[in-house]
Amino acid sequence: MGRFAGAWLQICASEPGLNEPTTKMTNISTQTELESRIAQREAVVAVVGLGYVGLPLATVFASGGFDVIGIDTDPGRVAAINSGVSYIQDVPSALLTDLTDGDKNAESASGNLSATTDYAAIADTDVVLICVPTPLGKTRDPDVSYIVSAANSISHHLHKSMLVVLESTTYPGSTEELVLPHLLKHAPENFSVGAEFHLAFSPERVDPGQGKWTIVNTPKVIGGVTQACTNVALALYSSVVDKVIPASSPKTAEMVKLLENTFRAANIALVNEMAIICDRLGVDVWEVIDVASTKPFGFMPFYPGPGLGGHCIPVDPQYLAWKMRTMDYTARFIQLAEEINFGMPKFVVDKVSDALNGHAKPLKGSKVLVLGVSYKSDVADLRESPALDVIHVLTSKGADVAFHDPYFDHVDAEEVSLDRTELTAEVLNHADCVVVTAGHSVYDWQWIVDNTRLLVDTRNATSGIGPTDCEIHRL
Ligand code: SAJ
Repeated sequence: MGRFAGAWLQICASEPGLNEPTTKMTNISTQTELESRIAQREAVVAVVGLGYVGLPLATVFASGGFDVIGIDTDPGRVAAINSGVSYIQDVPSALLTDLTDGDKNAESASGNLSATTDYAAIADTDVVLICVPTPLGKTRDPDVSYIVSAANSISHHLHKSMLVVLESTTYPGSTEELVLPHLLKHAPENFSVGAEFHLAFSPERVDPGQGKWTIVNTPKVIGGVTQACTNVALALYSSVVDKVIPASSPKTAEMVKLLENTFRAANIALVNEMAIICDRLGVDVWEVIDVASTKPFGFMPFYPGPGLGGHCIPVDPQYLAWKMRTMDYTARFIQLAEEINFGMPKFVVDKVSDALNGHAKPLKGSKVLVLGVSYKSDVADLRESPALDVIHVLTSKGADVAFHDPYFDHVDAEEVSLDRTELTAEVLNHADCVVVTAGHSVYDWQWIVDNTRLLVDTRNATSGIGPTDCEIHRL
């Protein structure tokens, strides 16, 4: 249905004498108009923020038949997308090339994807999905400046029958207390949410680096400010994802996401503490977890590691903790989990120091090779990586540190700046100790241990190797 037909519905709806109050009919016509444009794939979708959430999401909507306009403040990202070059591990360049190829034939099932730095493009769209970063500031309080900036920019171009969805993980209440007022700041007169435009929260659920769960097959939670908002957002997402899950409000949907990620942070902290306890008991924590995992109900394995990385799990629970502090409540589980998880890099360095000590070698002056600096195995992402903390602490204690990671040729770990070393048998042999902080599957672990004298494995990456002379210490 074209925009004119929708407008006709609106004129009828406001016709005096109808037995429905005009406002209600306007809501319905606005909702109906947008839903029909979605159904016809005539709705144009804008995605603001083209990072590890926004770019995959943009490709899903374009592949689903929508014309998509990606908006990002980084001209490099915009140029890369428009020239079909992907910078996100889970988005193939071939897909971008196909979606950004302007002259698709009429039968093409996909829509066209293009990118721009100009928010004015929003004026020609029907849906805006906000996927901007929500980091922590220097004091580890929420930094919502990206959300506020996006909402302000969008508000200049907000028009009738639009749907705005916040996908960025944030504290409960953000959509209604933060996004809504900024959207209305420059909106036309008499613009109300649920009537002239719609607003919802729908958390991203992306697990970088694994292929099984995608945007399409992962259930999508949606909480609208009004029922009409929820309905429109359900109509939008159900056109591209297999399952949509309505929540009763944006705040509920915001809290769902924070429970999901706090659940992970707390359970990772629990198992990290179990690693510390098993270390003192002289018990293999990896065997304990594997054997406990035979329990067919009421148990879910998590695994110890060098700390908590990525830009979600270490960060999102702090948004909830901050919100609770403003309500005079201390979220103790979140606090304790942060304390344990952030203490792991030092625990790892203590293990390295003890291992060297067993060979009468002080940590100071010892050659330590760190293998795998990504925040987790098989991803190319350094954000909040605990490996950088391990490198920083090792260096601060006088160790002579080198690193290798197939995904990075350089790292900056606070004051430490390192170029990648080549990974050769000689380099391994030359190291007084090798520390595994990301268990990338591309590594030949048998070859590594066969050429290493002393190794500290924080990821159980060497669990599958055969007999070796290498002395291996695991968390
Ligand atoms: N980690 C452990 N032990 C574990 C699991 C993870 O030490 O048993 C560490 C990882 O090495 C990593 C950190 O925790 O440093 C976070 O890993 P993660 O896989 O929990 O988190 P992300 O950021 O890679 O992806 C997560 C999603 N992952 C999973 O659900 C498995 C999910 O938590 C969120 O949907 C997503 O971030 C997000 O964007 O919020």
